[in-house]
Amino acid sequence: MIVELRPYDYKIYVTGPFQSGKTTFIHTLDPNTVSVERPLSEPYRGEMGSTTTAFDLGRVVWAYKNPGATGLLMPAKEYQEEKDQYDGWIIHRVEVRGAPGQLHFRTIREVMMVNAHGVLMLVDASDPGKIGEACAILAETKDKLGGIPLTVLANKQDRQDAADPEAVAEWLGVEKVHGMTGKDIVSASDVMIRLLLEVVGARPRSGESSSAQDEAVTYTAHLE
Ligand SMILES: Nc1nc2c(ncn2[C@@H]2O[C@H](COP(=O)(O)OP(=O)(O)OP(=O)(O)O)[C@@H](O)[C@H]2O)c(=O)[nH]1
Ligand SMILES: [Mg+2]
Repeated sequence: MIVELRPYDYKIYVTGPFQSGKTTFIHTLDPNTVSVERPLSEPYRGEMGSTTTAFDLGRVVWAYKNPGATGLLMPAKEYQEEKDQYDGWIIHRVEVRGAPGQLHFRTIREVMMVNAHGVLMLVDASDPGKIGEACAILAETKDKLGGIPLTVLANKQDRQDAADPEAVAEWLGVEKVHGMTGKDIVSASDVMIRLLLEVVGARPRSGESSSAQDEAVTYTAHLE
């Protein structure tokens, strides 16, 4: 019998405009993230960084003792090395999939978002010039992924010139925006765990069938 396996229980899609901090955020959560990018051809807002041309692929593990608890988020490699410490904990393998922010990469974004269980949409709170693009990306994401949990983030809150989440919510015309500093592990983990709690709450409870859930259980069973 051929059993189709996938290496995660949940997939979180990370989107947002050019240079909003997606790649940085995913590397904060998982230093072993694989990223396909190229150097910027000219500085953007004084920074000569790089830009994603295909995807970021990070893997983290969310571990908790009791349902509803916030628990811990750690890079998958770290979990693998310290697995014995988590005997009896509830473990979820999470794929964190980042997309390119440049608008012309829409087709790649559409491929990267397939099978996502939740979405994080990052906006650089210090870059109001990108709000038009943020609105376009938010609209395309809701169009394809409407119905799954989506959190909008006012990123780069460590910057003095960052607008607060309420102002970013107004710019975008959305009800709720959370603040984040994607460079900071505490802030990045907090945001991811909040979304995962929502994702798990949105999933069918045991007894109600879901092919995705069944697949996840099958995979876990094979690992142990
Ligand atoms: N101050 C501050 N800068 C950040 C933060 N996160 C990212 N940056 C900076 O923002 C710039 C863009 O970061 P990336 O992570 O490459 O942004 P991206 O959204 O992946 O960009 P694209 O792939 O081009 O869409 C870099 O210069 C980062 O150092 C943050 O939390 N705080
Ligand atoms: Mg990137």
